[in-house]
Amino acid sequence: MTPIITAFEDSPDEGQGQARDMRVRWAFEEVGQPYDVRLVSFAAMKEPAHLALHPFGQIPTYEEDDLALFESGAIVLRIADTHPGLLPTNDAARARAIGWIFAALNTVEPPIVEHEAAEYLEADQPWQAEHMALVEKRIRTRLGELSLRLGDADWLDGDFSAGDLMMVMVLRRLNGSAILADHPTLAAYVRRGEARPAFRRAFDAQRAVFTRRHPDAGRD
Ligand code: GTB
Repeated sequence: MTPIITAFEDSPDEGQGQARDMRVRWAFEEVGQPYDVRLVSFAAMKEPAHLALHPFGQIPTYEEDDLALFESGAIVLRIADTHPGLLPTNDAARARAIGWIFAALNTVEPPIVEHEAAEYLEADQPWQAEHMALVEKRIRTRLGELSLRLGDADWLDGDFSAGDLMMVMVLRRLNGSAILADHPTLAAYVRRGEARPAFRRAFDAQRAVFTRRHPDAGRD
């Protein structure tokens, strides 16, 4: 069967490709696997039918024959594992690429998410600025380290892999911020990922969901 994923019916990012279905869409596009999307509302995500697929009531989910998965990392890994193109064939290189998926999700993304949460959810707290400054420092440390590792290479370990896909997706959460701009090597790495035709197709597909729902958005 054609795999089916879930995505926001009305994403709060307004089509900027920041919701986590974008990672999965990009992976499908890289390997040339067609997919279907079931759009869900915030309310539907908390109903039993969706909770049976995703215990935390979130997107994305993935269904393929009798397999159901949640967690964008697990889904991208499944796609990369079952199609050529996103993981090296050499066993050690493949293990290292998978390691970069985990690095993106477990080491780089958490402080970025914490920074966003602090910005949006702690606005009425007197300690917000102090907290955000501390978390920003942690992000900057990680980006400095990552930047050193990437050096002048195009990708983290040889050819583009699912590890780069995930790392670019995590870093682009910082698009438009000085934190990323202050690390030009990483900013260029993100732009390189975003320039891939598969990224563009995935971006346009998720963007179309927003523009269909908000046809007048962006017009004067
Ligand atoms: N660890 C999970 C994974 O990687 O799949 C996290 C999944 C997750 O956080 N899903 C979010 C969700 O369903 C959407 S992507 N939230 C609804 C809920 O928890 O009730 C997170 C997200 C949302 C919005 C923006 N944005 O507007 O920029 C960016 C990212």
